[in-house]
Amino acid sequence: MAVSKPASCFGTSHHSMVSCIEEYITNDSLIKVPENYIILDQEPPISDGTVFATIPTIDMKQLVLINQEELKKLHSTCKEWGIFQLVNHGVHSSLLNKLKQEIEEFFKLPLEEKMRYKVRPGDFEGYGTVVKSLDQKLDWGNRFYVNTNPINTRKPYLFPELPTSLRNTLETYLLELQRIARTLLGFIGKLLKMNMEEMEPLFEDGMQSVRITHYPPCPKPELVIGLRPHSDGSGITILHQVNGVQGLQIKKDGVWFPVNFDNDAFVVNVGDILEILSDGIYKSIEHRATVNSEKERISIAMFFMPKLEAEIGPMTALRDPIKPSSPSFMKIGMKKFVEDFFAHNLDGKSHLEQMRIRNSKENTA
Ligand SMILES: O=C(O)CCC(=O)C(=O)O
Repeated sequence: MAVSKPASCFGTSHHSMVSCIEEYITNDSLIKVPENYIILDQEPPISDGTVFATIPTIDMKQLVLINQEELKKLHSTCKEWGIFQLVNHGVHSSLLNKLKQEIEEFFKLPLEEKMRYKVRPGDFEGYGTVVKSLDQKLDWGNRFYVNTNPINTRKPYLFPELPTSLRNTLETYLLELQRIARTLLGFIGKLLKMNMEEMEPLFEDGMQSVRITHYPPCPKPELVIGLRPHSDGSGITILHQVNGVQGLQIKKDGVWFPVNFDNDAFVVNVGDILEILSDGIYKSIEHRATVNSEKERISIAMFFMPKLEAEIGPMTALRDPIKPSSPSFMKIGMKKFVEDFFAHNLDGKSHLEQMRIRNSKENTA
């Protein structure tokens, strides 16, 4: 990727440090991987890159037609996999092409221009990765993370200041994805036999955020990670692999698998909040993004969550009063959930694990 002369992404105080890999890349090339990007103790994937996990496919059209087989498949997939590819999602290819073009343009902007959106001290929204300590290992990616809903939570210097064309395209795309997320959550609520009067208000004008990541090629991809292992702090996440380059890996039954999926499909995954609401019946999936030595990769992940004022915990209808281990998770306000999530670096499912009830005395429900 062509990048103008490198600018320092780093602020002056410890709390304002933000990094992005592009500051190390000049004239389209980087020969040596910087030390703070090298991670030697990564768990390897099961295969040598030639074997891929085939994640289940769910057909949105069939769900909407209330095809019972498809609904059953959605239920078993969320229980056993926590991830699927969604086909016939109804988002037009012309919109996806436009989105691709706009996002590529954005990442081609000079670094100085993107730094207008730099993550500010104490915040987690904006361009770049927050560096919390000097010895922190960094991800091989340039990313932009922003809250987009509720509208009044948009920071004036972020989403509203994006190039007009990108902003308009994103706005349309995100509305479409919100529609899909709500529809899927509606089916999921019913499949789980949740009390919809309890569940639906949580997501009314729910939080929506988006992470757009550009992973440049890396001369030694096996030494770095594009995005470290994590599960999402969302209800559900919808991922689109913008330029069709693969790189997603999932941890299934303790083993890492590369995932290949159809370019026209979205990848939907169960997030930690859905695992909590379902009292562990559905499982969020741990995943990571890898990079390669030849091609840049771009992804856009849309996270859909309950509103900030909501309190989340296992839905009452799902708790089994005679099961001693039920509920499995404590209740927590969304505001605290989000603050805690962003206070730490991504680290597998550790954030969710902190919410697990270890003995009946901790049960605050
Ligand atoms: O780039 C990808 O494939 C994964 C992105 C992701 O997991 C995220 O943004 O949370």
